Amino acid sequence: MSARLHPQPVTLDLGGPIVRSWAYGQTVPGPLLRVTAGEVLRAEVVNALPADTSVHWHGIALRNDMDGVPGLTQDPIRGGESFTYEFTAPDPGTYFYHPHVGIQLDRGLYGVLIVDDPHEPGGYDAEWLVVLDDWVDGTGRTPDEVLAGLAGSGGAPNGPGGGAPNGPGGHDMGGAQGMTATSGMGHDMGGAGAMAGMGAMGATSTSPILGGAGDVTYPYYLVNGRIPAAPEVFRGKPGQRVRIRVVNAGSDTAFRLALGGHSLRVTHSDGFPVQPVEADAVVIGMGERFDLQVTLGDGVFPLVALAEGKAGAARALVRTGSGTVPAESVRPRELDRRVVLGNDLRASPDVLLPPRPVQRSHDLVLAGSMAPYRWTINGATFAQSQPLPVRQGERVLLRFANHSGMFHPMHVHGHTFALPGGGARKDTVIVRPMQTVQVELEADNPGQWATHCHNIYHAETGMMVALSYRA
Ligand SMILES: [Cu+2]
Repeated sequence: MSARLHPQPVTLDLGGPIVRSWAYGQTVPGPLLRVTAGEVLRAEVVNALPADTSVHWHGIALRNDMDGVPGLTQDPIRGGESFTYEFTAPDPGTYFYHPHVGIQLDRGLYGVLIVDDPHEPGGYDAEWLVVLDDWVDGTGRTPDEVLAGLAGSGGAPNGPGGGAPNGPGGHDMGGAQGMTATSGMGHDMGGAGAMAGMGAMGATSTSPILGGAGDVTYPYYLVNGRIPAAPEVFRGKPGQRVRIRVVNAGSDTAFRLALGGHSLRVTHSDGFPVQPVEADAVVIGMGERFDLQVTLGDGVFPLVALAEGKAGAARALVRTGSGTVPAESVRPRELDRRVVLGNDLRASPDVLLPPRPVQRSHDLVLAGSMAPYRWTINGATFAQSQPLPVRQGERVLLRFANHSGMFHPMHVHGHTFALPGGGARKDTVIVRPMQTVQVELEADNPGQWATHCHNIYHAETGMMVALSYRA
């Protein structure tokens, strides 16, 4: 399968708001790429951005030199230059692609990659894609200005972009309540006084589910590039079974998603099958994917994805018959019933990681500070870090110990890990404040593999380390 991606500056219509941003072509999300498992995907990336870029194939256990991490696996693709990615996608599932340069993901640079299973029985009548995103670009601040505001926020409440509607001086500090309260290290805390001030201004609250929110308040939350007032409408017939592939392409926002009047059968997470579970809502961290199956009712239904711990939601509509369109403010009660996280899921028996003694374990202590704005693994930013040593063929245990008050969706490149005790196979897992999550993986894909928080502001300011081994 061959494709061409054109990262470029574009003007986008979000369903009313017109914004300038960067995207893979003229739409957000970018083009849907689809291959069969075991097939070669060849994608030429023609960089028309006024910046270096790369493409990372999130979740795919691919050859290391195609992983798209400049400085680790390739040189950046300079503006005006091209690079061709060519790799085999071994495992079926729902994936996505995005740059691994700076905070470009928080622009419109993302798209879905589906790897089809030639042997899958199917069992559904239709397939819908739901790509969730938190959006700021072109609304008065670029993501780079948001980051500059966070970086300058410690001592300067009116940092860059402070004049914009959601200037970082105020609302962006919602994450301040999430900062580290442990460790005697001076840099771990911005200071209680500063935090109190931030809390008073914060527009976000702490999610009771995740124990944190994010660091950025966004003016818009999107489903498939559209704001809630101009939602995408999915059409079907009552009684049809639909597979919904949900991707959280957001940079700083977890979403809690429900479909009014329906229960959700969770069938896959991060591409891999799970023991199916009935839920009313799912919480999806940044970088996570869920495949859901629903049996459609008769009428018009809101598909709502709350920005978890923040004010606002992304929204689409499902229409299978007559009926009035629910108000934009409708909050399906399913959102507050059986809420499932990826952490709760069990692996399907056919994808269980066979039990084996652990031969190598690494602790990854997650912490950070607001002043300076800086996130670390084992006290080091990525620039300061040493690669975590591993040997080919080892069973590796990674212990993510969150010593901060912010949740971190931790993502490992090039591998699919297993959650303990038969938990789901995943590549991205939420680690809640003060929680420790252990994952195991097979070191069967040599290379330099980025391991990082998928809050892109955390990753960019340091919360990343390399897992390193050679054949
Ligand atoms: Cu993080």
